[in-house]
Amino acid sequence: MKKRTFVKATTALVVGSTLAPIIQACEPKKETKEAPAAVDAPSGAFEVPALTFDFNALEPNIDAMTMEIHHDKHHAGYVRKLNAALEGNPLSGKGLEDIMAAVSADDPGVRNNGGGHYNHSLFWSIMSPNGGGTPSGDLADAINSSFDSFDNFKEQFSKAAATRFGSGWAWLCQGADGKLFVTSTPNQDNPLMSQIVEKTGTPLLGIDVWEHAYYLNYQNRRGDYIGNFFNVIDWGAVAGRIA
Ligand code: MN3
Repeated sequence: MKKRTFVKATTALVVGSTLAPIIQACEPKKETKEAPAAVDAPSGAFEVPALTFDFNALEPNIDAMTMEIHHDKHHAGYVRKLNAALEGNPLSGKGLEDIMAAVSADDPGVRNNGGGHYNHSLFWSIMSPNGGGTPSGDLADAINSSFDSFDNFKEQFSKAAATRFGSGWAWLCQGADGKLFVTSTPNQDNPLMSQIVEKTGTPLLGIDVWEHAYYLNYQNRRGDYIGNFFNVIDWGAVAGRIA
């Protein structure tokens, strides 16, 4: 190869490899159908878990654009900021649930973004296009024993979600005594945050009542969103979270 030809070829290679990431970034986004990623990535950096269904799969209860923005923008933002907040933080390297139990009100970066990551990861996992209906088995027994009936539970949970002022979440939890209870938390707090919330428990089911979760389809009708959320609850997934 003549020297001039060689230089040209090398230049082409360098240009080619420089452009590769740009070209990749311009390709259409892959469908989110792979198996959900582990909440704790081996590298220590947290990742947004993939949805196990299409963005439009929960329609008409939750619309496709809301799901896409909520998952790809809001949740991704919490994960990015959580990873940044954990750099040089004593909580770095712990699992997400341990971080939730240990985080204090003095660490708003980890509190807000760690909560955002935990809460949304749970939220995606307890909804399904085949959801709705009522629970069965041990979960049904636990709900009946803690709330007297499913209807009573539904009323308490819906009320907690409807009356959460501003942004936050309503939860069905299991306490250390095994009993189930309903609670609600502001912002991205959750019942695992024992240094922050009054009543701690293991979240079994949670509903996001931030406006970003429903506003495109429901505007100010939070109550309608809460009612329709019951059409997509995956009671099997909720039951799988009971101790
Ligand atoms: Mn949200």
